[in-house]
Amino acid sequence: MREALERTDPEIAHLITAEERRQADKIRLIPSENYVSRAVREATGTVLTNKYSEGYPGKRYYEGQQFIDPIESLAVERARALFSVDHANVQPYSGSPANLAVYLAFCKPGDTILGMALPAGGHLTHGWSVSITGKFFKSVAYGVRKETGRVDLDEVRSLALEHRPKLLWCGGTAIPRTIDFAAFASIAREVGAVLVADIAHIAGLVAGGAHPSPAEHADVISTTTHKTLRGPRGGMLMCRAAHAPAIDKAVFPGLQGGPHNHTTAAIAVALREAGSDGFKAYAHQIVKNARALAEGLVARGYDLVSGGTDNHLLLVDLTRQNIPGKRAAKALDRAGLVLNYNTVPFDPRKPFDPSGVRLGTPAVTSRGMKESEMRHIARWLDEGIRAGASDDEGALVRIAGEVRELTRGFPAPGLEHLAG
Ligand code: DSN
Repeated sequence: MREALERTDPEIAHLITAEERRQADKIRLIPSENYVSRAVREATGTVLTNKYSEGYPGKRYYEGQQFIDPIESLAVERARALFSVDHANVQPYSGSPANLAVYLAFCKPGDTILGMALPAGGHLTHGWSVSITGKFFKSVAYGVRKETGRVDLDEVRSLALEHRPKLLWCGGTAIPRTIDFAAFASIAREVGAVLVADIAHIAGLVAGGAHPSPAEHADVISTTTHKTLRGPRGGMLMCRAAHAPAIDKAVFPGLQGGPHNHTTAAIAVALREAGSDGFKAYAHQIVKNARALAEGLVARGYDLVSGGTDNHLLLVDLTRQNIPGKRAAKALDRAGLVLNYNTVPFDPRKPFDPSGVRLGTPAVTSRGMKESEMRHIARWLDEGIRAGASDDEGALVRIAGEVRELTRGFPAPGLEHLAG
């Protein structure tokens, strides 16, 4: 399969093979991860990585773009059609550079911006203090209501009226509920802010019709391409026609050099896949699976932030289980269930050792798992967390064996050769 790599660098080849085995054998529940199709992977491993193409189709600074231009144009056209937007830029290297380009397009250093606090479910690049976006801009943060775990839109509005931000961010990385894009748009309009919807986590749900679209409401939509959207690691910015020149100029030459053409091609492939009926079914199944998992955990006495989920993601507060999130996540990894420890809103613990775990269903749904498998997973999560709390390594080993049995029946996309 990888003869050249194995000959040239057996050490790296061996580690990649081991990672393939890990992805096949474990139940991957990190909500921002997925399995891309073999077609997407093939596109990323091509000679397109050899080419420089600063600029945009038809306006490049290097010759030899006969095939790169149509590849990028296809990606752009597919993004525009799939998300019903006027303009798409498919060059951002990932979500953080995409978001930084938005600041460059609309703000000057020191301008005020309003985003969701990281511990409440936002993203670093929405103005959090340790990020460049919190250092170079005057950042104001909104949170969630303590009683509901949901975004406090009254707080968003009053902060917006008080601080008059240039940018208003909605979306984030640990939001288990539907984002009310219309409500955010109304606040942005009232204060003259540019509304940026960061749909990195839910882009696949939006494309598949399993989450409302921000297209009519947001001035700019930012996304990664590798989460629920199931493409290669990359980013995109989409916007109204009026903002297109500013966005394009901010991405290149403002922030980046040459686009990663192998990634652009793989994004185009993923966008084509995302337009299929099968993808719509996958998007809806992600949500059904997350609900089933939530029900299974709630029935076993777990506290879910906001009480449940509307999308692909669950945020679990383990305070009642008397085990910190990090210890639980590490025990579950040994049991073959991979998720990440995470702060919960109003967390009294530190981010590197918080009270919760975050999990989601995109990757297991890509393997074809449905509600009945989610019931097994909820039971194993519970058993694994208890085993972690009581240092019962035997139970973790037993669960890992059962997990491996289940995963054999659900070949991971692109890793079918490792099933059975
Ligand atoms: N690292 C991503 C996530 O896991 O949500 C956000 O950038």
